[in-house]
Amino acid sequence: MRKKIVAGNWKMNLDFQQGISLFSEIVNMAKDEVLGQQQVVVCSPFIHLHGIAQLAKGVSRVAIGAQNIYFEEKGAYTGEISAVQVKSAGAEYVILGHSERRAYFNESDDMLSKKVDAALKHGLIPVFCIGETREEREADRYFDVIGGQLEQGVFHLSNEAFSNVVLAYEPVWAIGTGLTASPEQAQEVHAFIRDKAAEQYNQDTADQLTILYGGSCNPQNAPELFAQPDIDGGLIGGASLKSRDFIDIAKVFN
Ligand code: 3PY
Repeated sequence: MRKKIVAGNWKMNLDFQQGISLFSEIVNMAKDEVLGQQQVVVCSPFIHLHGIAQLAKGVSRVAIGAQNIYFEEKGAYTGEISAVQVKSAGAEYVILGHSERRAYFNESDDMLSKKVDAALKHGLIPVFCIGETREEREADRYFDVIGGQLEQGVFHLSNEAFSNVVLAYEPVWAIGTGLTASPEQAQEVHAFIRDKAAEQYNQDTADQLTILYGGSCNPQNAPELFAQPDIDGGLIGGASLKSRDFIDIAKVFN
């Protein structure tokens, strides 16, 4: 059975103490309430990583991730942070290619493929985000767009390396807008992604691939989304900032 994951993306929210408090609540609730085989992941701003890693010690169902890395290992890159550095702070995952980074920080497919390589080289699991804009959906170009993002971002990887990647389908029109893809719309794209992975690699690799849905996912819509055969969990924005909502989403897999 493939891995189910509910990952929170805190984005640029919470000061240090607020992050520590929220994470403590999440860990305590997860210990008591998250009962299945699902993995809970919290992707925090860099400032929280080391602190929350201490709180997560010994709690195997809660892991930690970053929201970005630079592809170089070290050196004169003022303001950047490397895979080695976030790993040393306790991160096991890293979100790459979120549409906010593609749009506001001009992250190109070429740059993202280097970040994916750097993450894998240093033992981080990339949560690689793909998704179409509203215009692209309305023009019926979404399969082309998503296919292109896969080709350029992750399909250069060997079968073995690709097996360590998690994908997240996040329609850009559903991020921060309150709009959610319907379960049918999301399932259609997830099935397409899995088919592409089967074509590029093989059916077994595709069957093992965890594909998350992201974009205004909340405790109300998660059950129907996660019931779709190709949706293996969620990348959760706003609702991950509320411990009760976040854990309720994770509990959909109980
Ligand atoms: C959202 O749900 O808004 C997200 O962007 C999750 O990454």
